Amino acid sequence: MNIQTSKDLFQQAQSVLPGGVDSPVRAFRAVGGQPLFIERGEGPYLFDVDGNRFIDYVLSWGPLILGHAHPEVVAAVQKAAAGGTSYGAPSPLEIELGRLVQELMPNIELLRFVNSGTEATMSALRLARAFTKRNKIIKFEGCYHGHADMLLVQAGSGVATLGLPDSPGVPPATVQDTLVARFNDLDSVSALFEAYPDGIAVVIVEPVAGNMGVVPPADGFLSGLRQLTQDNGSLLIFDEVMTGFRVHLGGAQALYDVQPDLTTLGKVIGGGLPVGAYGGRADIMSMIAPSGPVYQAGTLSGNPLAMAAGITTLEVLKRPDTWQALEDATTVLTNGIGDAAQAAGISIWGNRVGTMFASFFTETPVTDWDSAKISDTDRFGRFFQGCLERGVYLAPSQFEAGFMSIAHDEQVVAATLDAMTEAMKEVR
Ligand code: KE4
Repeated sequence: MNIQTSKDLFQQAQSVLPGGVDSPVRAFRAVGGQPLFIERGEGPYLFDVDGNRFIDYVLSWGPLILGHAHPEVVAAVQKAAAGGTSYGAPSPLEIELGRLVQELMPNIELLRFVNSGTEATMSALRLARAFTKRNKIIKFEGCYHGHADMLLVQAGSGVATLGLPDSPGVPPATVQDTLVARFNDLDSVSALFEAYPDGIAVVIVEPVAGNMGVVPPADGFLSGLRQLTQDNGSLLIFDEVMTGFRVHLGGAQALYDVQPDLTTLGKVIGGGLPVGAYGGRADIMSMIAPSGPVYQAGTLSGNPLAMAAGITTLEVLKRPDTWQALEDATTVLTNGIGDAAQAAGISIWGNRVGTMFASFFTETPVTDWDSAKISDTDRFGRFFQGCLERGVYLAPSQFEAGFMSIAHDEQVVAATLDAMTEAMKEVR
């Protein structure tokens, strides 16, 4: 049998895909070595083509909160597929998933399904500009909201990981209305509102930053943004593509009790299939075609397979004790990582909110991009490789988040900590 190794496949992939991957951060450029090619996932595990098993904390960058191939999700997708993969017409499943989202995030009075987080944020910003009749947007350094042109300014995630300035191909005219403030620094936001009175349509923020590693909002930061936008006639968008159903069953807006005008979603609501969504106040959302003049469309939006996966994922997540078990497992893991670092005599700064977490190789508290970017990324790379050699698969970048799933039981977390304890010693 022609067994092809990850190495063989990565070589072949170079002649098909730019950099051999379909998303930059997957290429391991920041941590060295070559990416693993995955054959299958099961529960907390990934299995590569070389027969190795890894405990997975990337979980497809957040969506797989039930773990890989959850039986109920697989069954729901199989059932849906037996009725066809896409209708290009409304189906009851869209209402069912929409109602689930509204139940968990009551602030969302109307929503529109799209196919990615990028589509969700791009569409929400167009809508905010139309509603306010203003052009300028404020984002935050180190926050990533997908790869729409106007947002590729001092972004996080892969842009930060690869140290890219801002992407070529984005015309200056496209980003001239994109203003950048500092996360957790309300004065930097006030200054922009003073500089552009009546000019700012919207502030978009990751309520818990997850694309510079994990950085929680400082006390009062989110409520401060809410007040500043209200005082200046601007809208507030919470980009909960990552934090939605991750930091709390009702997202960051429930955890911090701050209500944005619009919310963008993705990842978990698709259960691993391509789904994004944007939604919020009905008076704003009703401007979206065909109920209003703001155009946005999508061939596969609301397709039955993705809806079925999302419905099942949220239904399972809602079950009693499920969320608490996730929180408890994350607490054991993140406490254990701190103990492993201490035992090795290494200073790390750990941030964790709900079921997402990050360990920064730095001695200083990480509260924004400036304090995140001084982390020792080389040491992180060596820690990443040490964990990989011991069967633990972390996000291949210091500026990404780790995620927990319901499949990571006590034994899996204990095995993870054993591996991390050894890997920490190696990077002393
Ligand atoms: P997608 O277009 O990748 O579905 O979503 C974009 C997006 C929007 N908003 C937030 C807060 C996000 O975190 C993301 C995507 N996250 C990255 C991981 N940090 C996706 C992984 C990747 O780009 O390969």
